[in-house]
Amino acid sequence: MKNIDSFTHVRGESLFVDDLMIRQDALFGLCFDSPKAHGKIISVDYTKAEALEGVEKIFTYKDVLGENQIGGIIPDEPLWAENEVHFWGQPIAFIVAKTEAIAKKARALITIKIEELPVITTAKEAKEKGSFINAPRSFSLGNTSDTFKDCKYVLEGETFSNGQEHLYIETQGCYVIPQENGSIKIISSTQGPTQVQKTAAKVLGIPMHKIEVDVIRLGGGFGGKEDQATPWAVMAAVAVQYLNKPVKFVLNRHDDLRMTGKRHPYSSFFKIGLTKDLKIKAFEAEFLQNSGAAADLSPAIAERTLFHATNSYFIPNVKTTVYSCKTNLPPNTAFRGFGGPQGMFVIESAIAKAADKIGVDKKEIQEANLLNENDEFSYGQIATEVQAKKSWFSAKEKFELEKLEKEIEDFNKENQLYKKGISLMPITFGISFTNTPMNHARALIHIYQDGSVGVSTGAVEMGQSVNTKMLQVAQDILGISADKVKLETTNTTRVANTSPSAASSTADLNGKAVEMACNSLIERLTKVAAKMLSSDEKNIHFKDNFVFIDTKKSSLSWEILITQAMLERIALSENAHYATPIIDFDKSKEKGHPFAYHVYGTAITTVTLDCLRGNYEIDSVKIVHDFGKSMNLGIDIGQVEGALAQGIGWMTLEEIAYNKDGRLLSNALSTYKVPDVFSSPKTIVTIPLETDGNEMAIQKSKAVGEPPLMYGIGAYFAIQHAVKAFNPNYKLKFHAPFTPEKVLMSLYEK
Ligand code: LUZ
Ligand code: MOS
Repeated sequence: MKNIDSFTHVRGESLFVDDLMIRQDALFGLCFDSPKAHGKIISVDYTKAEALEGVEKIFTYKDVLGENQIGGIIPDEPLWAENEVHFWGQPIAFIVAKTEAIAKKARALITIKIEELPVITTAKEAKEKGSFINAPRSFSLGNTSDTFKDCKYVLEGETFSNGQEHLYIETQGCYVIPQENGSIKIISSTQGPTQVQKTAAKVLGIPMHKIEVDVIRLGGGFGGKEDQATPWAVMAAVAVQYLNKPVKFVLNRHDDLRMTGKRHPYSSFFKIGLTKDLKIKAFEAEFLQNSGAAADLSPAIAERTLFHATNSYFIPNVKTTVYSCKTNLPPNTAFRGFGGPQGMFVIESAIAKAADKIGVDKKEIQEANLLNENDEFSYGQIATEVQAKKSWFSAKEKFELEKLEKEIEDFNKENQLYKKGISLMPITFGISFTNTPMNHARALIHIYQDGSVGVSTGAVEMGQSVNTKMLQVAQDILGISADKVKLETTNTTRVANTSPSAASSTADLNGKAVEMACNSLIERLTKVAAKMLSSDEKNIHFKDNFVFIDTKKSSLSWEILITQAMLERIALSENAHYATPIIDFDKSKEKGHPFAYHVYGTAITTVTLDCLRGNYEIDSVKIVHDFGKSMNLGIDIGQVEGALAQGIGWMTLEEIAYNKDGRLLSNALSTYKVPDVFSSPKTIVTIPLETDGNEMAIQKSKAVGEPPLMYGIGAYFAIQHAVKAFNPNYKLKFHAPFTPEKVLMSLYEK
């Protein structure tokens, strides 16, 4: 089944926040934000701005009737700055005017005096100064210090991976409408409708039931709207509470880039110990996460870095520690992979360094240490249904690795100024929110009396096609055609207390709830049908808009059944709640079984370097991926390709730059490069690994959103391989992104 949104997407008819018809009296919001990264606010002069014709009101922290607090995990982030600012772009005030143009003019008329304080932009500096978000976390397995003594090879090193801009095509935004009796409706481009509802209620000082959040779909999220869609919606809600008129607030690209957090940059240190037969016996890592000026989701992201610090390898002795370092950057936030990619880059770097020192191929070490069934992860979970080796060896075989390597070797012998490189990148990614209490979802299903069906869930459609998957589940179980099922908007009054659409888990969690609700409906309808067909209940089947008994001798249409069910006063609506079984995690011991299951896969990446210019092309990425039993291979392969491009971008081109004053320099698409059609791999092949799937996944179809992003890490090492082929003196560095500039320097390093 193709994406149910594709028809309206290609016709430009799909609705996003900015497309909504707004009320005639609607007003427009704009944020006034800090022009310095750290300092005391001495004074702000709003008088000229306020006097401008068409400006309704300028809101500040003084207008908050509830709490001026939007922090989720840790309450350390004001909605609007009070006496201090902690990052360049921090919201200070909210201008509401008759038009966007007037609001913009008014913003330019505001003057501010700030007494500047020292600015920290890097995690290393924050650590030196003892500036942290919270206490560090450590995972450990076995005993690393004793083991290093017995290792033939012990290597230490340092890595850096930079942040990444989400670049959702639709910027952050909302449209907020007053209802009666002080209730407010918020239409928001958020991955977390409940988070918006809860935070708005807290800031406005009203109960959650007075706030309804509705989400149609997002033009991309990638984690950037898990936590950071909230402040804009809350600002507009404060204005609506006061003015009793609708307020629309959609950020322009510059404001969005400047004011929102990104993927966390990480500075990391590793120590790896191997035996003479290349077994990794011990691994230590220290991760310095650049969290930015407030916690946001940083502690949870730090945790996932630890969960994925050993990637697809079994290492019997592990000690990993992560520090969430407080700096004066915008609070960094969720981004596809959620700290996992940053962790995996470090172990891959450690292996690359070891291979270089020992004088073997990186893949020899990778292959010698792949996870086996019943191996223990450092967090205590025992790996089961492991596909690490199966995906590795089937990639080698299906893509004829030896032949590929030979071609590259020959090419490199024949060519002076062009060199090719290759890498293998295995991935293992845990599926579930690492915070166990978040792993739940609900679905509300109505069968209307004409037989058509409406499905509401907590899932937010953000281009990942989760609605298509939800429709497939409902359609399968109810045995009706796709045109009879409609996916409703995601709305907090229909499905409450939702977890954000995140952690690759949205289809699993919400899909299971849809499955449960549909099964309950079928159970009731089966009784009605059995009576109508004078048959035993267990012989009743639902398929193709018909209800029939085994023999198919006798059947009735879905519509007739529903009509009869109405007459018999059978409930045609059902609400179901799903909570992932089995999982648990004890943070006091840092041990448990946090993941429902893992997703595996292996990518082979080949690149060609232009050794005169430092440019490169990704020739091909060939992947064997563990989809389980994919319920929609078209959609799932689309997810793999998109994630891969995003991962390659993070590792190669996308370079976020702040100056030492904490001002974002890469503040437009002229200075921030994302992979386009030219820089994407020339060839991408994705082959599904043949497996039985996993019962914990929806219809045994495994989560697919985040894991394939980490195939992109392979691009870094393929480029590194090619650089080394040109310049044997190049000393391996692990400093992502590997931009053409850095490649050029590496090529001519003495
Ligand atoms: N969001 C979250 C996530 O709140 N918890 C998680 O474990 C997670 N993992 C991946 C992506 N988003
Ligand atoms: Mo996320 S990184 O919002 O799944």
